[in-house]
Amino acid sequence: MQLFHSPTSPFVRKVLVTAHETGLAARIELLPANPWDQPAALIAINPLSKVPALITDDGIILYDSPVICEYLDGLHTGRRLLPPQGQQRWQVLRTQALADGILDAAVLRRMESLRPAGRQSPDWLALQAVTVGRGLDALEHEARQWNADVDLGTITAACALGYLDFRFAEEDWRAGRDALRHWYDVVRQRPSMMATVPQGG
Ligand SMILES: N[C@@H](CCC(=O)N[C@@H](CS)C(=O)NCC(=O)O)C(=O)O
Repeated sequence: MQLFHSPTSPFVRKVLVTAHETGLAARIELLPANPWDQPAALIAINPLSKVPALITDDGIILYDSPVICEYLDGLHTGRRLLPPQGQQRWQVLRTQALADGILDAAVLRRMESLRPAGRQSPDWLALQAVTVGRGLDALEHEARQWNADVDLGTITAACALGYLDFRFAEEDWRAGRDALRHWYDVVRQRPSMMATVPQGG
């Protein structure tokens, strides 16, 4: 399998953590791409020019990260990271959507902050920050029920918290969110998380 990836993308990290947790990491060849440059090779398989995007061994093209992670979860024989049915499945999918939404807002905020100072919108930056904060409060509520086993929802949450530490280290997401803080202190030490720490600028 080939994965278009950027070493700083939290959505790519989510796919890689899933690959490690399912024992599939060695089967994935990484194809570096900067999606913001709109590279032709990436656009040829994902017209949205976003990473992650996967080419399977059968030549099937898959995006975005929820689709790729579900695909990988179907390739192994261990405990499912996305329960196949029942109430638990919907809870995992909702947690994934919540953490993906936090990431969407955090990435938008990051990209806006990279524009020339005079062209940034303070209102837009503030709106994204508020969205991230509300999402984290919801995750804090959910984290009170989480245990040491990861699933696709909590993997996404871990990658979202890792991204905030990476890009917004000066802001203390842990303040007032003890359940999330304690849970993340454990999950960040999993081999899958340690092997995928974001690198670079
Ligand atoms: N919903 C997508 C989001 C992927 C995404 O936003 N990736 C960013 C990198 S972190 C990207 O490629 N952005 C390029 C662009 O928006 O042009 C997923 O879950 O894979």
